[in-house]
Amino acid sequence: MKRLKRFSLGVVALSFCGLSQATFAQEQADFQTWLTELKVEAKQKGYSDELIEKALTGLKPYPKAIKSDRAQPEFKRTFKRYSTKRLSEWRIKTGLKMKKKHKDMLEKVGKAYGVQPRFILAFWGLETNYGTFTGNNDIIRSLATLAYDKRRGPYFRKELFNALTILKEGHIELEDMKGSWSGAMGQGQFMPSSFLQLAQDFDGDGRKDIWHTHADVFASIANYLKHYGWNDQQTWGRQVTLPDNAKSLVEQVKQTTPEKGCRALRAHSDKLPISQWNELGVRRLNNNDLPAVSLKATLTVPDGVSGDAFLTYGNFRTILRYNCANSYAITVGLLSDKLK
Ligand SMILES: [Ca+2]
Repeated sequence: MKRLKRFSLGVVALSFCGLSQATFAQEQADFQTWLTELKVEAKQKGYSDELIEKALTGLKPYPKAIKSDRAQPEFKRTFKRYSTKRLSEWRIKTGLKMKKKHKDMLEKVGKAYGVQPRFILAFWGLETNYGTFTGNNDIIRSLATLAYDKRRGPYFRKELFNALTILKEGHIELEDMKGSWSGAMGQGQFMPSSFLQLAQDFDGDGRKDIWHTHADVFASIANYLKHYGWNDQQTWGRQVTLPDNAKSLVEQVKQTTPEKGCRALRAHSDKLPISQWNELGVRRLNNNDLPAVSLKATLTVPDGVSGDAFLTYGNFRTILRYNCANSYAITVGLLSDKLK
C-alpha cells in the first residue's frame, strides 16, 4: 500500500548516523526549528491545538528510519533467496490455519470486494506475518524524520499530515499508531494516504481499525486490490518451464513498448496470448501444455534465464500496486497458491 504504501526510496542523502557530535547537535536543533514551522502549518490546516501538542511536541528524529531506508530487501536480494525465505513452512502452515480460523470473515469479505480469500491471506502473511508483526515505530515520529529529510521530504510531509487526519478522525489513538519505519501501518501496512482513501470499517463500529480488527484488516486489503483492478475470475500468473532455446526466446519476446505502471514491469516481456507462449515451447512446471484460456501474459525471469520463469496476468499488475517489486509480487502469488 504503498502508493500505497510504500515505495522505494532509493538512497536518502541526509542522515543522522555517522555524524560528529557537533554536527549531530546542530542537526537536532535544525530538526526542532523545522518542527516548529511544521506545527504552524498544522494549525493553518485546521488541526486542533490539542492534537498538535500531543502528536508533535518533543518529537525526535529516528535515525533508524533513514538507515533502514537503504536496505529494502526486495531490491537487494536475488528473487530465489527473497522468495524462499518468505515461503517458509511456518508462513504456509500458519496461513492454512488462519484460513480455517477466519473462514467466515474471509469469505464474506472476499465476496463483498471480489477478491479470492487466499490472496487476502497472502498479503496479510507477507506484510505482517498474519498480523503478528506490524512494526513498533511511532508513525508520526517515522514520518516526521523522513519529512525532514531532504530527499523525499515533500512526499512524507503530506503523509505526516494524512497521519494527523487519521488521528483527528479517531480511528486510532496516538500511542497505538505504530508501524514500519517508512510509515506503513497496521496488519496490511497501509501508508496514511492509502488508509484515508481505501481502508474500510467492515465491522461498522465507526473506526477503520487496520491494527486490531480482522474484519477491517481483510476488507482494507481487499478494497485496495479491488480499487486497483483485481479480477477474482483470474489468478496472478504461474511458474513455467522454458524450452531449450530459453536465451534466444527471452531475447525474441523482449518488451518493444514499455508497459505503463510500476518500474518492475520493465523487466517483463511483451504481452502475448497464452496460446502463443504455448507455441513458443513454454510449459507448465509439470511440462504439460499451458491452459487453453484466452488470456495475455508477460514472461519474467527475475534471476535471469537460468533461474525460475513466470508468466504473469492482469492481477499481477494489481499486486505490484501494493509494492512495486517483482520478487514481492511473485512471492505473493506463490504463497496464495500454497494457501488454495
Ligand atoms: Ca471498524
